[in-house]
Amino acid sequence: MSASRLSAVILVFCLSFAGAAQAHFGMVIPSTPTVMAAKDAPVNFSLKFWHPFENSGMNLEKPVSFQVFHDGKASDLLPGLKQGKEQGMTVWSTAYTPKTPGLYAFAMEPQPYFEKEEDCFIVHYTKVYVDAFGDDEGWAEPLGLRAEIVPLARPGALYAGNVFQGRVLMNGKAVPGVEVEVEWYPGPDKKGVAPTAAMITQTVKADDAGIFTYAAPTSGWWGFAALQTADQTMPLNGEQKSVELGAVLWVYFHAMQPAVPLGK
Ligand SMILES: [Cu+2]
Repeated sequence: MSASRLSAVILVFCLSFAGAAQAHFGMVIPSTPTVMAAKDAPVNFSLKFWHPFENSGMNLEKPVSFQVFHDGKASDLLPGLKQGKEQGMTVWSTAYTPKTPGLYAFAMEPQPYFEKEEDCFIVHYTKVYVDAFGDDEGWAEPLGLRAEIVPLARPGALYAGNVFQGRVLMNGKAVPGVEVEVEWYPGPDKKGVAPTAAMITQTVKADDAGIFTYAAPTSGWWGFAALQTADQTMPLNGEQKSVELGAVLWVYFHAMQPAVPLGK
């Protein structure tokens, strides 16, 4: 084997190895986390199955459900989803206009995605909040999703550098010690720069009450994905495969603005 052939083989091996290490995230990203005035609406939503930090991804098949929860009612947003392409991958979008004050929670259940390298299905229940017209009551309450992160800090009022805590629930029960992957989404047309591969996806573990803690080092959208193997398997070509259940929450951290002189 020639040296160039050998290095090509090594490169292919490394690329596939790097691929296996990438963390997948369900993404539901609104154009704004807070609607202050009618001019902020409609809020545009981008739905993806992605590697947020690196800003590259996979195809997201049409979700099983996409709902908005407001005032104790769930409304179906699935019929309004529009299919699109980003970097050659299937993504979805829609627009939503909050009309009354309050908290709007958006939740996506994707179709199970079979990940060949991990030989398992991945299902990430993905949630994000938008608060409208100065009211965000109810952010500490679970929606009742199969897998869900419930914030312990007001999600619409966080500065970069703040500590964020969330409680991980699967089937309504706290998950002690569950592993939570954390990634920053640098925004459309940007990718993050990490000193090592391990710092693309950071990992924290929940405590005995299923509560995890993380301090975001910079502003923007941050994704938290609590991952656990489901107790049921799913069939693929006559074989039973395990299922990775993800409870994913996207939270926006605002940049702290410098103070201005009084009177301005
Ligand atoms: Cu991937």
